[in-house]
Amino acid sequence: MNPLADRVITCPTCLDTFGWNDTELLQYSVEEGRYSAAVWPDDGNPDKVADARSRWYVRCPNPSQDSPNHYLPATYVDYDDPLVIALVGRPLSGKTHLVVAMIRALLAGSEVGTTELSAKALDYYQHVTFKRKFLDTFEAGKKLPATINESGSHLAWLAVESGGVKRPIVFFDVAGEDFAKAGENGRHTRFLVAAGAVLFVEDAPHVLRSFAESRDLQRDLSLSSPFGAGATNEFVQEAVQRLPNGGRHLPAVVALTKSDRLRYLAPADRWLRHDPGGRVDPADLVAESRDVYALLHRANAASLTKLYRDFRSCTMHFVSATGGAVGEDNQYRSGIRPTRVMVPLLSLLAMAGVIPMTRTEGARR
Ligand SMILES: Nc1nc2c(ncn2[C@@H]2O[C@H](COP(=O)(O)OP(=O)(O)O)[C@@H](O)[C@H]2O)c(=O)[nH]1
Ligand SMILES: [Mg+2]
Ligand SMILES: [Zn+2]
Repeated sequence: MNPLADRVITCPTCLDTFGWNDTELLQYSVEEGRYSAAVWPDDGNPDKVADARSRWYVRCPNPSQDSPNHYLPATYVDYDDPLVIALVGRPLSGKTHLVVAMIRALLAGSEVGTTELSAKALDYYQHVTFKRKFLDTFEAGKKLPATINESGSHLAWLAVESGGVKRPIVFFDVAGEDFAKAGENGRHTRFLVAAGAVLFVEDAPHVLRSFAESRDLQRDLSLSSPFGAGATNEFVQEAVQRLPNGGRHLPAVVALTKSDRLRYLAPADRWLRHDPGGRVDPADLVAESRDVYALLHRANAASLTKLYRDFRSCTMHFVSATGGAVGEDNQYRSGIRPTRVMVPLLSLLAMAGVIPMTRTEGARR
């Protein structure tokens, strides 16, 4: 009797739900670029089998037959269904750089309060590709490749472990343009339906621009209330509309990225000067959210301030993925200096129940 036979899982790629069946284990050949029947270690040594299994796959049966062939790691069934973190933001807002900086920090491990937080890649070959394409490029201080949409496939799949709790998390990062394109049967953005947490990304330069415009407009037109170009963010609005029930029940964070551009602007400067690493103080979460909210409000970034009011659990943060702008040669001149990238991620993981809530209990409920 296979004890896993009754396990029903939801595939994070096609979102179909089905009974787990690993009678046809597959292995991937990098040279041939395809999957073939797994070859068991000759002697059946359990350690060797376990090691080999960490690189085996099962083809998703995709009962609805609506997706091209895709595969799940054989170890998928060892864990609960993953927490799907959806990245939402306008094109070029810095989503890819931010999520790569977050994954890099997660893999490096950190301490949250008194517990260790560690993560490891769940999909072996996918991680090899991810490391080469993103992590190594980032480490070398080079600009990351633009997101090429692969039918809403996940960017990275990690098992996060903290204080005896193990939970897989999947980051989905699609090209922001896809939110505005409602057509195409929504395949690129259907991961929103499976989202368990949302990471909204807005970029500081955009907000600053609207801020400046709104102040000029105020002066020119003698308006009593701010009015600027930042009023709407159609990418955010479109995504929220596609979340079941408008996503209100989901934990959400707003990451105001590229905040290195705000380093001379109070109160952002104060937050940016100290990166708490893995430590997240509940009082700080509230105070920082208040400061980001105030800035967004002054810039009339209404789509974003609305998130804070509408989502039951939401915190807002100043972050920088790179620490500075990229040069014309696509290099970050003094290397990359991610700042505060773990703060929104830890807040999100705590609100989603992946890590203990104790350290972040101040998040708005
Ligand atoms: N100054 C600054 N620039 C950034 C930061 N993160 C990303 N960028 C730049 O923003 C551009 C778009 O980044 P990308 O991550 O590809 O955006 P995406 O389209 O939302 O995934 C690139 O030119 C990056 O160099 C940051 O933290 N600070
Ligand atoms: Mg991208
Ligand atoms: Zn599937």
